[in-house]
Amino acid sequence: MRIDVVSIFPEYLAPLELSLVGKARRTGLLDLRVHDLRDWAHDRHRTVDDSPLGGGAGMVMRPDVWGEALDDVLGGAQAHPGEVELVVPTPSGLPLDQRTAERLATVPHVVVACGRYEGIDARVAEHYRGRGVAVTELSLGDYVLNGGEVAALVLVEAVARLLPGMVGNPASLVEESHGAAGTLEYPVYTRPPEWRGHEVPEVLLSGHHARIERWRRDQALERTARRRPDLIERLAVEDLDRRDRDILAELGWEVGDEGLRVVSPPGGVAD
Ligand code: JD8
Repeated sequence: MRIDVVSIFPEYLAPLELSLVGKARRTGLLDLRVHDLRDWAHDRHRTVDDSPLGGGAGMVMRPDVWGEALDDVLGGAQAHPGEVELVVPTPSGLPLDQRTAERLATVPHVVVACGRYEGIDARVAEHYRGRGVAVTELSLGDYVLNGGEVAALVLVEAVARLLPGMVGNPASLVEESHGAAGTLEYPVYTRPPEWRGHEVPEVLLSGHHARIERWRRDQALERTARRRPDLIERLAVEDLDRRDRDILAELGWEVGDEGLRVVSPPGGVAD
């Protein structure tokens, strides 16, 4: 997979030389290229911004500079729809989630345009959409950052770790939060079995794999019901076994043919 990131702060992406993503780059699993947008600004001050038309605070990033940069980085992409996707982080974008990361991990070439200032002139996304390039405006979450670089870091890690050959045991991807199970993950423990008076749940020391698996599923359901009831609503009823339904009923959920609905919200605050 190839990912290009364009930014006026390319050094912001330096952490992507570390850890799993760094290894993926060195092993050729991931072809990650980081570009300085100013390389496509030709005036003496390498200007990439200008004042907002219609007035207002701050500055807006110029379409002409972005156009030159993306033409180069996208290459003849317009000619290969589906082969490339332009991702533009913005607080007004669609929320980035695991499903989106999984979809982008199947796209051969992703280009991430990191804005700064008040954002990028809106005609840039419009221009490439009009030329058959899939353009996705994504948001990390409902808070305001100063630019798109943090989102680019998150996106590259979330996508790269899904590439075949990246994680040692692909099965672990299923159980984790937001994985195929659709629940948050269960609490995890390691040695020592007693720490500062805190004991590890007995079942985990039992060696009884079926009971351990059941305990973990129960924990995942309880934690999800307390912290993310919105995820419980999205669970597929057909994936719930008898015990799942009993646990959810105890947690105030009713399992109907058309799905799950909360009948009595669990008391107490989220842990
Ligand atoms: C891209 C410029 C700053 C945003 C004026 C502050 C994502 N979840 C998210 N929050 N913020 C961003 C984000 C912020 C950005 C840019 C993404 C480019 N800014 C602007 C509008 C208000 N300044 C984001 N993903």
